[in-house]
Amino acid sequence: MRQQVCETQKIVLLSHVNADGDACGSLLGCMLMLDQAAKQAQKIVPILPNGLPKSFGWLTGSDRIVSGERELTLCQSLIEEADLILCLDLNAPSRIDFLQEALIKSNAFKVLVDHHHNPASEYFNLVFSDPEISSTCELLLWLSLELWGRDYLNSEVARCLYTGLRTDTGGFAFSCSQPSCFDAAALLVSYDIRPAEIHNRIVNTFSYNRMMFYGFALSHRLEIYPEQHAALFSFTLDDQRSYNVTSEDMEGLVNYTLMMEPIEVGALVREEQGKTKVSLRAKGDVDVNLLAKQLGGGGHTKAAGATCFMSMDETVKKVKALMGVEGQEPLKTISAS
Ligand SMILES: [Mn+2]
Repeated sequence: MRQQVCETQKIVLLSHVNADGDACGSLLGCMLMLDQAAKQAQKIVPILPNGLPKSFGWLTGSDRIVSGERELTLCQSLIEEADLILCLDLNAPSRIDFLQEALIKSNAFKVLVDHHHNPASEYFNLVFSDPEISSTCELLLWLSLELWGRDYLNSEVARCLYTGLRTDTGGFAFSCSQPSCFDAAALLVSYDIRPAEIHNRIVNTFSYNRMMFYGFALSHRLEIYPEQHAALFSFTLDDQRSYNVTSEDMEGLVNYTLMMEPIEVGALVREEQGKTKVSLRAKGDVDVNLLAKQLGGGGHTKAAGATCFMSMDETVKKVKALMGVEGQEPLKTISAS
């Protein structure tokens, strides 16, 4: 792979739709290292199918990310004409949505660096995949040490990689049972990054609207099923419009379900134009990756999701059936409406 990086002219980096901290961190961390590794006049372009979420705009190099939604033709041709494509934090071409055909068609040498289950290895020439590892950022760190030693690690790269490590483990709360996760954190912190500053940029970022929406969600849109140890949020487009919140604003809300001690599986169902999005979370023994698969999605054991091309009501019904609460009465709360 070292050779591939040095000998190719056009390198494209790709990560998944609705990029999270691990997607953005690995994409930009990788780009910043390749910038230094690139010897000749190489072109390195990071692409995200629907662009960079505003909340990660503070990462170095974020202004270089090309959005597939905004510049579709450009992205398709960049992908088709690339010599080397690195796919980060995604296990299958479908995770880049409308750009997948371009990726499949491209004759580039394709490398996958990822930690999701079931990598679609047949689409790639080289696969680095480990579902046991905390994050793609961690895997990328170990891979870069193998390739280049510490030559291209610096504080900007470390900030990107730490961001993915931090977000994919919920602040070192889950997916971090391998000691290597903390070895990676220790190494990255040695590059003079400030974990508290990164924490603030990731966590303490609510708008007032978002906070008000959380209040509404908890009071009026949360169904709790104590006997089944399950809870579910659901939001129509109108709910989202009336509080002027985006999908990004709802990121993390699903985790509130698990904050109730007896709840072991939580879901958030959100209506979008022409489709419905489902986020699933679990603690204990429940494997939500298996549930998500039945909805045509996937992810991790404790965090997974799916996009359903069904009405909101149908999706809610299906999710409830998967959680074993279909037809059950939710807990009566004080001001439910
Ligand atoms: Mn990840």
